[in-house]
Amino acid sequence: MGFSISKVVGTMLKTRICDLLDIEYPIIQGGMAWVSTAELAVAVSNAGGLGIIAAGNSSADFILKEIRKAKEMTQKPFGVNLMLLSPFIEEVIKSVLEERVPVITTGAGNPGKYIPSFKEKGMKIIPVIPSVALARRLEHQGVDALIAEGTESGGHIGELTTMVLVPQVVDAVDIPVIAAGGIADGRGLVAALSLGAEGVQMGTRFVCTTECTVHSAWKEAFLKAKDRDTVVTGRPTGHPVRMLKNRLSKEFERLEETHAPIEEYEKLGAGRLKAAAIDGDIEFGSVMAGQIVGMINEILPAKEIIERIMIDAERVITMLKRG
Ligand code: TUI
Repeated sequence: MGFSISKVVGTMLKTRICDLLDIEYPIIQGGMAWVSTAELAVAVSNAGGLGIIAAGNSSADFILKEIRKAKEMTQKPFGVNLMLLSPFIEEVIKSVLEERVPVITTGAGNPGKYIPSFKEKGMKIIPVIPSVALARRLEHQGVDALIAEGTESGGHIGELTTMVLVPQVVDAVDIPVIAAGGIADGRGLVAALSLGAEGVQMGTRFVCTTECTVHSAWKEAFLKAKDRDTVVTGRPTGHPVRMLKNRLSKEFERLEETHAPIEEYEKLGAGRLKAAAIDGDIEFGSVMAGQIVGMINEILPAKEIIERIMIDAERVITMLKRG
């Protein structure tokens, strides 16, 4: 009989999210376009969290292959993140419905009109939201839980911080809330639970895992990054994106300074995320990263990250109780 962490740790931190998603620990891996592939999602799900495959701007064919790969590699539940601005969103939704993926998360928009089709198939739907108003609306439309994502996150972000957004969303709805943005360790998990969240979603922390297939130059850039090394680009477009500071982010800053037309942002950004994630172009690629990146100092298996977080969280709670 092997050593099992669940016998030692975790029982204290069971929440409605664990029951809802049929997972052991209330930890969800963020859907990061070109980064959250089947390999990473399976590693997180097999470790007792919920792994997520990111659809990003990819075609339905690409996502189908990833879903089928994940199904071959794990018996555990996993999810697909839908990026609602994708030009392929309708065909990708058709595929996830056909495959009956257990959990759907959404980002970069309001998934309202798609909710009934997911519910009909018994799939769980958990949108990422940046505001209380959207949280309320989606609860009424029957979503299963919400991910309240603070502006500390990487990629496309809202305005409010995690500290401010999470308790207000928790007070506004009755369904479980998952906190995201600025969380990478056990202290962050306990902080999120203190705010009333019942789980956490982490993206940046899971980039530096042995199973993540992103280019090694991206992982190395994360290991080197310090606390102030991210910047928000593209605010005038209405779709602000947090990324590591580099030559590309400087070019975006120049567009803002010169009040360039929106098409210039689109031209500059086209293909830059793939260039960073696949080709390792971290100088002129879009290396999306959360503010927590300064805390990432090693590449570890996903299982080890999850176990350390659970052990640390319980230690923090015990310490707080002792005073
Ligand atoms: O979606 C993300 N993060 C992302 S998406 C992405 S790809 C992209 N690249 C460039 C521009 C835009 C997208 C990279 N990172 N996180 C979840 C998230 N969702 N953050 C913010 C939102 C959000 C924003 C507005 C969710 C709903 C929303 O609703 C507006 C409405 O229609 O009510």
